[in-house]
Amino acid sequence: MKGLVTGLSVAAALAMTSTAHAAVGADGDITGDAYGAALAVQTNETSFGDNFSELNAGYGFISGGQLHLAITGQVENNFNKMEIWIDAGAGGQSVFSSAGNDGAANMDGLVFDTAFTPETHIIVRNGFDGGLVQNKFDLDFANLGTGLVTAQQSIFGNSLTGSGTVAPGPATIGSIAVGYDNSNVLGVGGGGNSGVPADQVAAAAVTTGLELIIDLADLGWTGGPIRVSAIVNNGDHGFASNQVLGGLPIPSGHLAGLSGTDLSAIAGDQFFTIVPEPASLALLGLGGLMMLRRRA
Ligand SMILES: [Ca+2]
Ligand SMILES: [Ca+2]
Ligand SMILES: [Ca+2]
Ligand SMILES: [Ca+2]
Repeated sequence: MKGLVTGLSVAAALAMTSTAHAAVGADGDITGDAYGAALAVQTNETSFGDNFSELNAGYGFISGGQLHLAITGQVENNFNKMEIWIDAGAGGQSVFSSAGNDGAANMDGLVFDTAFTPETHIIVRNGFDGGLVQNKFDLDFANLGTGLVTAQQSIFGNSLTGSGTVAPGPATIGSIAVGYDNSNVLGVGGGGNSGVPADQVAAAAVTTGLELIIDLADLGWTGGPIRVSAIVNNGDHGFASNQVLGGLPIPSGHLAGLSGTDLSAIAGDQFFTIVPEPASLALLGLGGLMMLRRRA
């Protein structure tokens, strides 16, 4: 590490540091952000439609008191759901029991991996709303401990994609930054329900999808790693695809009803883990560079 840093000019190191720690807007694209390598890459081609509902890879980092989370790919604009659970500390659920919002109770009874005990459930959905006569993109944030829900509809106005925020609500104190870009046309293919092995190089190459920035305080973070699980489900939360991160074993078709699913009995972790940046690396941003200057 020392050799790497001293080998760089201070200007170059400063530029790298400001990139890594700058406030990153949630624009639905990981390009230029500090995510680094994928933390989970899709294993199966999608059973729900190529470039309609696919989860290519999961990314995340913790900075400035916030979780930055990105899931590349998309969820079909027919109000299919992207289900996201976040385990940010001790306690939480081993078996899902919903806050009752958006019909999520159809998944009650879902058994999580043993090492995964979420406190938070997020639902993302988008489509054309006939009542409002407009496109919309919605997000629900449920605190599974209190049963409170912060929900925001039409986050991007009359658009399926864009950047916006979920205003603070019953389950949150801070606002949640949201970006969604559904322009991906590559990534995994559409192998259907037979469970075709995904091209993981192609999956890891996708840069667009859902991006969220959430205050750690709203996740009940207790200082350790944050674990995230994501699944594409149908419109009433009653019939899930094979698009799960971390991925399902190959070959896997639809998970179907999540209320009868036991992820702990399915091989591998159906979650991925975001490890906080060591304090020594964060300090390098200022203190370390000042030391370098003095040495020079
Ligand atoms: Ca971004
Ligand atoms: Ca937990
Ligand atoms: Ca694709
Ligand atoms: Ca498992």
